[in-house]
Amino acid sequence: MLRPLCVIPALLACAAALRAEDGSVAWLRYTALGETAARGYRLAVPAVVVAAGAAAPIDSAQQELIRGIRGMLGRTLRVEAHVPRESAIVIGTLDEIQKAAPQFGLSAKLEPDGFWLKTITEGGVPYIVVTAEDGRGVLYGAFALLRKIALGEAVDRLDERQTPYAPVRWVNQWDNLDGSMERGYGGPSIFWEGGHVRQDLSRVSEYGRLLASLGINGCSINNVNADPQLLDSDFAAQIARIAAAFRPWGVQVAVSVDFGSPKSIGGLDTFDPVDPKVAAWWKAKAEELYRAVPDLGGFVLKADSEGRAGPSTYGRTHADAANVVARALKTHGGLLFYRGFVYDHHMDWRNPKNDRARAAYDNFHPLDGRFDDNVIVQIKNGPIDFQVREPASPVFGALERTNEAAELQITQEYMGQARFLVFLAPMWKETLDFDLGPGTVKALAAGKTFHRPTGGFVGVANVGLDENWTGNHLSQANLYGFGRLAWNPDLSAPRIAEEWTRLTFGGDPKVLETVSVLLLKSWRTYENYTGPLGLQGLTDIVGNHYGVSVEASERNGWGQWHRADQTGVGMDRTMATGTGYIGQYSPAVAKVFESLEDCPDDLVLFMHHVPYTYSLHSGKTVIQSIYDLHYEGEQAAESYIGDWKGIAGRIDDRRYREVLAQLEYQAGQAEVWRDAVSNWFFRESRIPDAKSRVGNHPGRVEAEAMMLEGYTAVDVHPWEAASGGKAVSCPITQCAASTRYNGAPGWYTLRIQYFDQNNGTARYKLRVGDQVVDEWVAAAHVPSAKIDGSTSARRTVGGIALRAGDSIRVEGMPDGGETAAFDYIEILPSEN
Ligand code: GCV
Repeated sequence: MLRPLCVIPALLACAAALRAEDGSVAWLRYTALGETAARGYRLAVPAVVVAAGAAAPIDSAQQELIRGIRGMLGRTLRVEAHVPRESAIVIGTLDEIQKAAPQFGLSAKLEPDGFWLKTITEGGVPYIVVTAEDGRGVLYGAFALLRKIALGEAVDRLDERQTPYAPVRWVNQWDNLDGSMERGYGGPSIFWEGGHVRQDLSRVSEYGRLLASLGINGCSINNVNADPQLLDSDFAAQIARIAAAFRPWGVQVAVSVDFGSPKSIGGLDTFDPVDPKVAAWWKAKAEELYRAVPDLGGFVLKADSEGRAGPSTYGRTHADAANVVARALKTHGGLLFYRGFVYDHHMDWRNPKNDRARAAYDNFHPLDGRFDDNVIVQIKNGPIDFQVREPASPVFGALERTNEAAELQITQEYMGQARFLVFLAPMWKETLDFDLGPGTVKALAAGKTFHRPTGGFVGVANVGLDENWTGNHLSQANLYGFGRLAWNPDLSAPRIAEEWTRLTFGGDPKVLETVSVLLLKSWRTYENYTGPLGLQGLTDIVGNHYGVSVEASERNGWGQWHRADQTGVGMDRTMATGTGYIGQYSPAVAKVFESLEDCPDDLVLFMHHVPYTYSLHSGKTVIQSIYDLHYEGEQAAESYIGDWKGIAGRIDDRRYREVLAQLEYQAGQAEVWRDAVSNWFFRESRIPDAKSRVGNHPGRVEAEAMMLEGYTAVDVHPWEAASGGKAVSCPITQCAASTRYNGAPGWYTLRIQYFDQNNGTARYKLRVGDQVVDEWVAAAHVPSAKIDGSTSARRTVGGIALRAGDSIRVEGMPDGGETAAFDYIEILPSEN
């Protein structure tokens, strides 16, 4: 049960106006509170707002307070220039308020970006003061005050100081200059189109507002796989336009740069970091950019990684590379984020000692202390690449004399992309709270453990032009969760889930409970039906990172191996017999991971290679756990649908319907994953499921076993992505497949597992006897044009009366390259 945040929850519940919402205002909805709650706040919140100082973020803070109070309380704050003798909200930096209202006698030592919300009674009149060391802090304080009202918290006797946990709270966008986005699922770029900055940057300032509401203070605006063109001189003015859109919200712009730029666009014959010409080039380039954007945050650099140019070309180190760029930024106060994601993607998979997980530590640990003070090594949460579960990267604990930032991925690259509900705050919490020996990851990243000058948290955000920013409503929770944790990583995941739900969907207790619980169990559910026990994502590693493909990670140089064979599964990363990766941890942590007995089940196959019959802490064998967890995960995903239906009518219809469709799709995909992974491990291990579910599907009729008119049976690759390894595909303009029902009469649900490729819009009809009982189009845009695990989708048709002898017929009409393929139908008794 979640602890209520709200002092007056029931009063808020009645507030939600159930009008259709498109999600564009995200968690900043400011919907009208219920009348009783609003009445309480109208007494507590003054009628006047006074801004001491008019610098940009303070002006935004004032406008935001007016907007929020008007939305929630139906009152428009009156703007006054001076502190009146009546109750007022007074906002400004401490300095400015001390000048404007010396009678308040305010004094405090506040940290940069921190704020103080304080009720002051002067001459019998209460004032709400929102103050900070700097304008950005005032803006954050204003958002915090509004959040309190939206969450139903008391605001009548305020005395609350908040200090951000870390100075760096940034997002990276992987946007390309042509407007596309690497691993973005929320539409085209809000920054770029056709090779230049977009004319209309209104979404950029709206994004700045969302970021500011969470305390995020920096955003890099182009892909870390950087286009060198961005450093062409004519881009400086374009970057300045983006910076201007963000500036009112206190968000500093940064850019990703390509290390080869001095040569590729700079006219030099080298990009060797120790060459003085190269140093001079970076210096001149930085000067040019800072002339256009004086408050530029700095650069992000991905070098010697996945084919990017880097110092290895000249036999130089990452420190040489980072420092030459950082020195160019230094005089301007800029930071250089040097990505720790460096590994060899051409590793020999036959060598059992090779291990991609070792790479970041092996590359950066020897260089500790050799990076300049304005360099931050940006380290992914785990040692591989944003997999569904990874141990905390040992690099965090290994750099005592180097600034760090923890890189977390908000965009759901390996987490179902924008199609699945996977709330990542619980996963991030596990990493951030993990004690590596010298300290927790959060303390290490923030620079607290080793007293570094800077450090913090970077989220790969990838919002796009979609109305709802993230491609679906629920993924917004990940942006919210990242921001809240970057501000305060001590917040709990349940707290964040409940806050987000309340702000996004309103305070109806049933909505709160349902949505928060769905969010909180979603990571575990996804892990269970994709890659549990530390297997990582068993997905198309070399392609779209989306659909199931158990062997895609094997026998190639990318190093995401799970090494499953006929006798066992898992990467042996032990010091004793394996790759030695575990030795990168402090002794206390290494001891736990090294011992098969002590290693947590969740990571056992990440750390050890074990026989399928090995018995886990759960008491089950590895193989039975793989089966059971996949079935548990699929059932949990299926149950989301009923849970969501339970809040029908309690939130607006549009978002209700859109999320329902998403959860129905996810349930179908969960079944694909369940069957694919279970069947694959059954074939490999030859050990049957003790519960006889694997390979045994009552009510399922394979398409290739139906009577086919025009349809032809095709092999599916990988075989596990389709039931029986086969589907039927229509090579002509129209095909049909039918079967005769022979069971008991009654009400049934029919499920058709079909393939929705992205290279056409095929149409389907389902007939029972002569009657068309359903028709649909396959119009989704999943990232595949093939008949495979990514495109496998489910159509569910409930409430069908069947009698023995009825014909069930699927008709397919291909379009473009999409062949109206399908895998099977399932005939399941309808629940009453
Ligand atoms: C921006 C993974 C992703 C790439 C990404 C890379 C990185 O490999 O699949 O799309 O490139 O990480 O973080 O640099």
